Amino acid sequence: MNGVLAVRIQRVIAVCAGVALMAILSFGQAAAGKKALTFHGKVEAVDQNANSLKVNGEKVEGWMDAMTMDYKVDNPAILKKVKPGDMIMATVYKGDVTLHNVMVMPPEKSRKQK
Ligand SMILES: [Cu+2]
Repeated sequence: MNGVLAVRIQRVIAVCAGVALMAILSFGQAAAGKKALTFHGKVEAVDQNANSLKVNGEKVEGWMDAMTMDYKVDNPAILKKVKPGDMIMATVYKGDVTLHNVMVMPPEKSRKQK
């Protein structure tokens, strides 16, 4: 084996180790941020410009106490469907206050007759 080949092999090993390390780190981050929690709340305002909803939300253990605040949404299209007064549910993740996959709940029993 000549010296050039040995250097080349060392370089390949170093690159592979680097790639493996990156993969481990990014997997660790994804796993840490991946705990999906379910959020429920009542919409109080829709802000298309800020891409956010003001929601009176129920407490989500390990994520947010019950409070009314503005939340960014992952998909701006939902802001055209959601109206103040709607009950919504969404998926949220630890360390991230964005509402993901917002869904409007059917009115069910609380439906008001007009
Ligand atoms: Cu909050």
